[in-house]
Amino acid sequence: MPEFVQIHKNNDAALRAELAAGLLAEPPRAAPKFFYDALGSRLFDAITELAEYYPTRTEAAIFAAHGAAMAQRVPPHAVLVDLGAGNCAKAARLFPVLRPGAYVAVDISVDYLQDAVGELQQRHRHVPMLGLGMDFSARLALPPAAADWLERHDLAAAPRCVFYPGSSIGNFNPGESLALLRQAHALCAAGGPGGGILIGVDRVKDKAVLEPAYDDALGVTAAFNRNLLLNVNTLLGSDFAPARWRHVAFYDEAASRIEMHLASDGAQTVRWPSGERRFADGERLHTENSYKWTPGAFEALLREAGFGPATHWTDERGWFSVFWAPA
Ligand code: AVJ
Repeated sequence: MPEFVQIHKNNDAALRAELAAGLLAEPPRAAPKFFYDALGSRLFDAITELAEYYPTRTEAAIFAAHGAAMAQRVPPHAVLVDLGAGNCAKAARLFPVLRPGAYVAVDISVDYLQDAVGELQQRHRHVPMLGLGMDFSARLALPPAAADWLERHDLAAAPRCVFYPGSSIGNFNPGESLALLRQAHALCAAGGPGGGILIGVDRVKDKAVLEPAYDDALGVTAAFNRNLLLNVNTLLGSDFAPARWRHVAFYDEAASRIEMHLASDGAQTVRWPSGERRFADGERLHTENSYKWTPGAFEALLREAGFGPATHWTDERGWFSVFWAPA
């Protein structure tokens, strides 16, 4: 049976304070983590099926084509630490090729992990599995409960492979990304020799490809973006009317990032129990950045974070890369 540890439940008062501070900030913002309530997670899954949204299927094709080559770098029997594991589907597909010795699925909530890790455990009965509920965006380190678990399974000295697919790193700016990768490096370096990081990164490319990926013809990404307002209403007790907000997505070439915003349709005041904010017509609420990298810049970032020389695999169009960097 897999074990599950919730490190700290996301405290509602802290989330409300964060949301209120963001709405009152100049310019106003709400963090992308607020996209992912139950409906938001489903809308994101729908996004990954859109013709315009290439990252998920491109990365899957890279894993399918180069999994064997990756397995020559990633040591067998490593402790696979899956960041933002969610439904664990990506790691599950790699199990036969990477042959991990143990699996640690990390996500903000163990509730999301329970079923998926349970099912994976059924299929790989002798691979010890741990579900870890924690927000690693603030700090990434194995908590004492996880270290104890590794110890109990005689895995304290096993190599560790941090697995961070999907270009989720793109939500962090370069400084935040460096900080997260430094902690990932420390996590790997604390295990046995041979460990490292396997990470998916979306690449800088033509605006004509990038922008439709974040502003699709069916309006699924617009619904995903607006759904954040419903989630904020639930969490904060605010009265956002989603129909009065326009989806805005564009690529900022200088910053190498997609920005997503919600633009106010007309002037309006949004109220919640402890405050309110007036939005002018067209004023924007910033909901997401999605950074794009060149292979050279990302390799340099990995080096700066303490990793050794990276290898990467890409698709024939060079749209997405999966990097392996040894600790
Ligand atoms: C989950 C952060 C990788 O940035 O492409 C998709 C989120 N936002 N469409 C991305 C997202 C709008 C996605 N990540």
